[in-house]
Order: sequence, then structure tokens, then C-alpha cells
Amino acid sequence: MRITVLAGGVGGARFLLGMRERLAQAGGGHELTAVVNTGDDAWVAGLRITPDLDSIMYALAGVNDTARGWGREGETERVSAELTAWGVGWPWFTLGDLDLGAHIARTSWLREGLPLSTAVERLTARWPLGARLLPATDDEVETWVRVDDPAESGRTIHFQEWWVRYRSSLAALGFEHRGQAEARPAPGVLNAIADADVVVLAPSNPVVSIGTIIDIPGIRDALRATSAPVIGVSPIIGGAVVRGMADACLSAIGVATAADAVALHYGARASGGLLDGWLIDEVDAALVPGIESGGIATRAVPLWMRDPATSSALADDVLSLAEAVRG
Ligand code: FO1
Repeated sequence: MRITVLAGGVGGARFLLGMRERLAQAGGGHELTAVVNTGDDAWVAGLRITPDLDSIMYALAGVNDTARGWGREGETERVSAELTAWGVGWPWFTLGDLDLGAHIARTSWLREGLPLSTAVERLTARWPLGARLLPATDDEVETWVRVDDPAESGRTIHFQEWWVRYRSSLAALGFEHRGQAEARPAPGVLNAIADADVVVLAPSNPVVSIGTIIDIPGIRDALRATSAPVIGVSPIIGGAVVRGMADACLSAIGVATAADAVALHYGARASGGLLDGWLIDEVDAALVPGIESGGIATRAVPLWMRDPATSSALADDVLSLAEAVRG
């Protein structure tokens, strides 16, 4: 079975671990592909940082810092302290020593003129990840945030500065996806969607993770055209985000922080949107009829991914909803 998952960073990594586990239980011969958001990417200290790709790579490799959700386990920060002393990079954005190894390797390949997808291929070849990682695009597309700063009207900062430096304490008035109009899907992305048996929108941030992937020209059309069922997993449980700041992002685009609102935001494929099916948590079970009346097959299942077993069970729920939709 070929499963293609559109994913952001931390929520996407957890879900992919579950899907990998579920496919392993079903025996071999499966192809798991992750199409990963690159809108969080940034140039820091002359290095190209790709947070969502790295979070997923490290998690599938089992070398991630599970407490922080990003970076490497057993990390040290000697170089980062030196960079801060030199006034280079972002003092509030820590580049660990092991992590810097990946950033230096990636940037050296980019400087040779190789595309990001080749850098991802080379970095991920180091570990048996059990999944193929594709950047959503090889072109530089960065999310910038227009913030409500009393000191400076119209202030626009990089997503990482809003997310990490300000912890989204500056209200987001809107998002700019710089470079998106000219961007093209990375090699393999459109085929991974067209040839899939199941396509999944992981429980990642609908605006700055899933949104930045599907708004790359060509990807939305590929999702609408694929013969595979497209199943989404709600990143909102009981009206609250599972982690991160999806609520701050959703409110910036006028979407309620609710499992049904996000489903309707993605839209039913039957009426020109993206979803055939949608999984919400049991606490939101009352929302099922309303979402179904919008043309999206919906099930209320346990969504909390606490460990490989619960993540694998969620992956199983996705696959069984896909079969129900296909039928
Ligand atoms: N997140 C933080 O909260 N603080 C950091 O200092 C930080 C550094 C960092 C360095 C590399 C990297 O790949 C990710 C890093 N992150 C950090 C996480 C990052 O902001 C998030 O993973 C995503 O961009 C949001 O999903």
C-alpha cells in the first residue's frame, strides 16, 4: 500500500511514527511518503534551516529530543554560545552542535547548486527511516507574519521570530507566504499524491503547515484529482489545539478553533475542497453529523498520540476510514 502524508513538524512526526508502526504490523511492501512543509525554513547564520523536515527526520531516526520536539537528543550548544558572542544568527533560536552538522551539510550541498530535495535525500539516507521524505517544494517559500506591534504598524517578521522569539504573543494579523506564487512542487510530490492508495493531511497546523503545502501551485489540484481517498486528522481537540499555536493562526484567517471549522476550511472534495474523510476526537463526537452533512465522512476516535501504540491506532483509524470512503 502507498500512503502519502502531508505533514508539518512535531504533530506530523508523531503521526508518521504511528503510521510507520501500523504499516510494519501489516507486514512489509508498503511505501510511506511524507510531503513536508518548508514554510518554516529560514537562513540563520548563513545556514539554511529546515525545521519541519528535521523534526520528522530526527523523530523517524529515533535521535530526536522528545522533550523539546525539535533538535537532537544529547545536544550541546557550544557553537551556539559562540555565535551569540559574535552576534551572529538569532540569539533566541538555538542551533545545537549536532543539529549544526545537518545545517552545514545541507547548506554546503545547496551552495553546490543541488536542490533541497537532493539534500533531504542525502541527509535521510543516513538512517533507515521507513519513510521517504520530500520537501513540498525545492523553491524558497517562507512564511512571514504581519504582527500587531503597537511600536511599529505593519511590522512583518519571519515565522520563526513570531513563533520562537515572541511565542505568538504579538497577535498575527495575517501571513505572507513569500515565494509561493512562483514555487513548484518538488520532484516526486505530485506523483506521490497521484499514485497513492491513501493520502493523509496529518494533524499539523492547518494554516502554516498544511496550508503552506497545499497552496503551492499544483498541489491542491493534485489532491482533487487523485484516485486515493484524502483523509484529514483534526489538529484541534475539544476546541483547543493539541500543541503549538494553531489557534493563533486560525483566528488570523478567520477560522474558528474547532474540529468542524477546520474540516470545512479544507472543504469536502465532493464540493471542490480536499477532504473525503475527517477524524475528530471522541470529545467532539457531537460534531460528526454537521461535518458529514457538508459531504465529509467523519468518525470520532481517540486522537491523542501519547505513544507509538496510540499513534499506530490512530493510523489504523485513518486507513479504515479510507477503506470505508473508497467503498
Ligand atoms: N524552537 C524553539 O522554541 N526554540 C528554539 O530555539 C528552536 C531552535 C530550532 C533550531 C532548529 C530547528 O530545526 C528548530 C528549532 N526550533 C526551536 C523549533 C521550530 O521553531 C519548530 O520546529 C517549527 O518551526 C515550528 O513547527
